[in-house]
Amino acid sequence: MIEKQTNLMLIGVGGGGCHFASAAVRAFGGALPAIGFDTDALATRGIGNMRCMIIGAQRFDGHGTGGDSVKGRQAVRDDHEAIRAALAGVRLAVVVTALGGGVGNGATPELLQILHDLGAHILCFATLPFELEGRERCQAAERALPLIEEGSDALVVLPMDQLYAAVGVQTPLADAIRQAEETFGAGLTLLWRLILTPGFISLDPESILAMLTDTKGRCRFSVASATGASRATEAVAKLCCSPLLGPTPALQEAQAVMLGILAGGDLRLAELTEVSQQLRAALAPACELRLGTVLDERYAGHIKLVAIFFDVLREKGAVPGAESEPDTLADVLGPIPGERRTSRRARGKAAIRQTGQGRFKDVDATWLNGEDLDHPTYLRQGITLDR
Ligand SMILES: Nc1nc2c(ncn2[C@@H]2O[C@H](COP(=O)(O)OP(=O)(O)OP(=O)(O)O)[C@@H](O)[C@H]2O)c(=O)[nH]1
Ligand SMILES: [Mg+2]
Repeated sequence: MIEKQTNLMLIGVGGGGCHFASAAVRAFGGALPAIGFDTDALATRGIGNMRCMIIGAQRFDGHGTGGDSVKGRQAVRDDHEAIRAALAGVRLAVVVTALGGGVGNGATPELLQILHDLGAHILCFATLPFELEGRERCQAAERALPLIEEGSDALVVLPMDQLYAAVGVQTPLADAIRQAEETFGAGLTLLWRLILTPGFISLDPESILAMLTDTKGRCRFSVASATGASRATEAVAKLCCSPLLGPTPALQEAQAVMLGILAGGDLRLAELTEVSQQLRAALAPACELRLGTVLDERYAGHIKLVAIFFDVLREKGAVPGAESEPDTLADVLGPIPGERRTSRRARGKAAIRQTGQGRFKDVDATWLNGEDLDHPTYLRQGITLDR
């Protein structure tokens, strides 16, 4: 099978993210360009099928962050140049991060910034912790999410509970994470084959890049597979109500959909038409549907579908990344000691900062209860002064 040459890279972040990426590499079964980033050497030691770069090793000595997102951010800052070098040349980055821990929550936004600076388009998959992991971990993940959304062209959020539901709730808990990894890895693999393999109706990296440029914010991801005489109908039905789409899969809200159809040489034109018509019927009339097919004998007898539902499109003429200015990483995740922290509202008062007041030259900031006391109170509280 000829594969197209692209500058795609699969990137795993944190222990969970690296394991998800590794599962995708395993499911792909071939050379898939992938790299993982974690502070914890032990957590990634079992991953033998992709490169895992231990970040922040000088400071954290190859240990985890113990859930501290400031340490996760700091690790990326410490190894900024090496990470940049490892990611140079990437045009389309598929980032997988498992939120809840310090590396996923803290390092991911910093890594997205590096990818953005390198000019890469970013499709990010972020899992949220199982509810049973506790409220604190879930809330930490929720806090990191807007930063990750802002840093990505498109973001798919997958609560671990939904991945588990897609695996089958009868699965023993001990196997749940591994199976969730396999399910997700297999789905990602379909996406990868779709991009890399020349197809009858092609969905190449260029059209995916174009779609990522047109969209913004969160999107949804679904996969399905069926065999037998009515496999086309069955596969679409499964795709549209997959637990990956959440409890209420409101497909009418999608403004654009990218659908990959992967099958063997036995795929009939009538089946292709059926898949497309059935999915169309579930979508709003104005929704743009982009199709790609891959015929691969590995899938003989099956129809496999992989879809990304984009719910928000950029307004025509809008400049990507110029919609809004988010709070800084330091505002949301906490500052790295000595780091300057300016809230969005305070940054909006740039004219006041330019008077030279604020932080003192060559003196570290003074922190009390998370507040930089070197900034006047009215700046810290975002109070507008009438001048
Ligand atoms: N896929 C996968 N997910 C996991 C695994 N262990 C934990 N998770 C999920 O990933 C989330 C983040 O945990 P970790 O990946 O261990 O955290 P981290 O980002 O490495 O950060 P720290 O371990 O706190 O330094 C957890 O809340 C779980 O939901 C695993 O072995 N595989
Ligand atoms: Mg870890």
